[in-house]
Amino acid sequence: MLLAGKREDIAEDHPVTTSPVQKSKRRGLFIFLGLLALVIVVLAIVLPIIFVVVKPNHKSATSQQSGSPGSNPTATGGAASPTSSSKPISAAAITGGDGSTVTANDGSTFTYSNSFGGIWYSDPSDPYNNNAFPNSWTPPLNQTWDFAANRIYGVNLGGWFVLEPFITPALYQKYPGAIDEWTLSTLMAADTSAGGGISQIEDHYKTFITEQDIAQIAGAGLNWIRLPIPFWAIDKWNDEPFLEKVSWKYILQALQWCRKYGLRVKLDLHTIPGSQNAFNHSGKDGQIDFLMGVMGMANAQRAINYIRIITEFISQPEWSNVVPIFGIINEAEIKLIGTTEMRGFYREVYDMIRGITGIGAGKGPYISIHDGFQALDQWVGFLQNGDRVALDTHPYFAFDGQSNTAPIDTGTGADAGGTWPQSACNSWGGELNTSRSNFGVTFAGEFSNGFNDCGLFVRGVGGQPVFGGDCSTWTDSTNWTPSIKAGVQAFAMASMDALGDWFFWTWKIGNSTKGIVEAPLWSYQLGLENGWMPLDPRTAIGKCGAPDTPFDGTFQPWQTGSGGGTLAASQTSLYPYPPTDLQGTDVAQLPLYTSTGSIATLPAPTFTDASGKMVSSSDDGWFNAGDNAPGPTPIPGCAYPDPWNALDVPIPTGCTGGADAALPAVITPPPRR
Ligand SMILES: *[C@@H]1O[C@H](CO)[C@@H](O)[C@H](O)[C@H]1NC(C)=O
Ligand SMILES: *[C@@H]1O[C@H](CO)[C@@H](O)[C@H](O)[C@H]1NC(C)=O
Ligand SMILES: *[C@@H]1O[C@H](CO)[C@@H](O)[C@H](O)[C@H]1NC(C)=O
Ligand SMILES: CC(=O)N[C@H]1CO[C@H](CO)[C@@H](O)[C@@H]1O
Repeated sequence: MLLAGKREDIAEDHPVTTSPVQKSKRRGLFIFLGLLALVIVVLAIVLPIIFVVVKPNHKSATSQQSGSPGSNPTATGGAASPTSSSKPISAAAITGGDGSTVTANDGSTFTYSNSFGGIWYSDPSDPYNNNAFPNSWTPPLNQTWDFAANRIYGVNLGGWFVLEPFITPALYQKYPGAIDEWTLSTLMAADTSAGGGISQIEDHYKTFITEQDIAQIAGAGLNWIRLPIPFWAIDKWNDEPFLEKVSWKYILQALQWCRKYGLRVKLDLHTIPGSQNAFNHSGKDGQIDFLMGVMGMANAQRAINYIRIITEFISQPEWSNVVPIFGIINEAEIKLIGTTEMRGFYREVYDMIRGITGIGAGKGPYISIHDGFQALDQWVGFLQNGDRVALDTHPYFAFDGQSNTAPIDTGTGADAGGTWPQSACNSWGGELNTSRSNFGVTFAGEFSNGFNDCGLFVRGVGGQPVFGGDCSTWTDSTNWTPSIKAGVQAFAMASMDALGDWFFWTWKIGNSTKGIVEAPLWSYQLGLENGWMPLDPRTAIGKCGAPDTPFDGTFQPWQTGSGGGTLAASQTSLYPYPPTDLQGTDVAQLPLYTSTGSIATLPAPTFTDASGKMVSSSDDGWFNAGDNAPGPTPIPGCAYPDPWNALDVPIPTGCTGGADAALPAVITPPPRR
């Protein structure tokens, strides 16, 4: 056991209260003071319970709880159900299959429906048990996933911890003007009416996805979840309006539910300080300040530190079987950021992660990088000889810029779906298999039934509306005919077959204020319940016909964790970090943070057994005790520009001295276990 004893409440020395970063002049002092007051209240309530800080070089081997006087053990981790201590469930079964009675962690019971042989497992006195599996063709969590032999049939839990207008439209419709989580959080916080306030976001965490959803996913023949999370699950800085830290206990709860039903998780860091793509779902819509603009390097320092903290948590043996893949950044817009800048960052992060985890199968997660909207073949050779690097692609016809008016409503037989199924097969099948042969592990981290961009808050997300037909059919599924359903299903199944390993985007779309799902092409659950998603995803196999680009099932040893791990020397020389310049500006001039800050850690849950006794474990949230480099923090006296709005501002002086851009570099000591 490590870490505690020397921990202190984050409130004492966290940058939130001490940073000198200049506030945007466009935001009134009033709003700022209001937010600050709110932040302080939230911090005062939440931090003593949830978060602890490790001071640099002060790690020691005592238990977390004993060293954190302010902490409340049962509240520390969401995964430890508060009800399990208050309402002992000693009479409840700890495992079962189809038809068994499940006691959910809120104390309610329901009948498990799983016709594919899946077994759930949840023993309060053995909370890290990995015996569960979701179906007969998926190995239990206590076995290694075989990327060659096993197929990923996954769904995203989009819109849960990273909010998007089209996934939870009603939350946004309540606040006209809210276009992203930044503006939504700001408007909620300013709403002092009954039912207002930013706690609405926590209510959403509690209700949008429930244990029954996770059980239903496992019963649907699926075996993986892709879980988007925001950096503000760890912390936020300055006047960022996000709900800070609160999601973490619900994320832990989600991971624990996945463990219970045998689902593996690709954890995906979806938001990056400054925004990595300017999309709504990066936290802030509009512009990219990650590796771009005056604050591009400083924002990247924070990003590296968040990736490090998440890596430390999920690499622990308690979590590594549940989270075998870490998607380090969602959809970075490489076309704008630049190939050298982005690849240098990935190369640096690769070295950092493997410095933490060590090299070889079982040592931390696969590192997944998104293709940056570039053709997969451009990635061949990148991170050559690296240990377990995977490539994630998000193929969507919805955003291909075409009018996409070819009919999909073409009958219920072999003609179902018109040309759409074949388009999926032709566009994607060969490219994915070629990438498996030439790059390594490759999957579609997102795809959907959206062959057009119709849907409330979907339309025009790529810039201009593109679908050339009438969208009304595609924004309300209540009157879909058998032919429409058959067409959409044929397209879905061809997509699955073409992609091979896939995660549908997304499991659930919430109702709009009309009381219906207005983006039905994007909901797996709605399709399952209403007859346009396959009840057994294996039935998609072969829908594209005979393979024209077969993958022979052979990965290079280094691609799956045996051998290799030391990058080819060319990678470091081609992709240095820090890069020499950001879009032509010499990085030596750009402001940085200094590496003297405290290290935030993600707290581990605590569990109590059926009798209410705390279960001991070595899970303290931090895998590698040798990783104790300080975190980034503002340089005193530097007047930083707004890190989310610094594309076209003067470069400040006094912000470069002594800072280490490539922090926290590589950790030398070997993993502790
Ligand atoms: C792994 O899980 C399977 C399936 O539940 C179980 O039969 C087996 O005993 C477990 N193995 C270990 C080593 O715990
Ligand atoms: C959406 O509204 C329908 C009724 O129109 C209701 O049956 C359904 O449960 C609602 N879904 C959600 C996610 O609230
Ligand atoms: C990709 O390879 C797999 C495994 O050989 C095969 O089943 C599938 O049909 C291939 N896809 C294409 C489009 O060739
Ligand atoms: C509610 C909504 O969809 N807001 C914005 C999301 O982002 C796009 C641009 O990427 C804007 O056009 C939308 O207004």
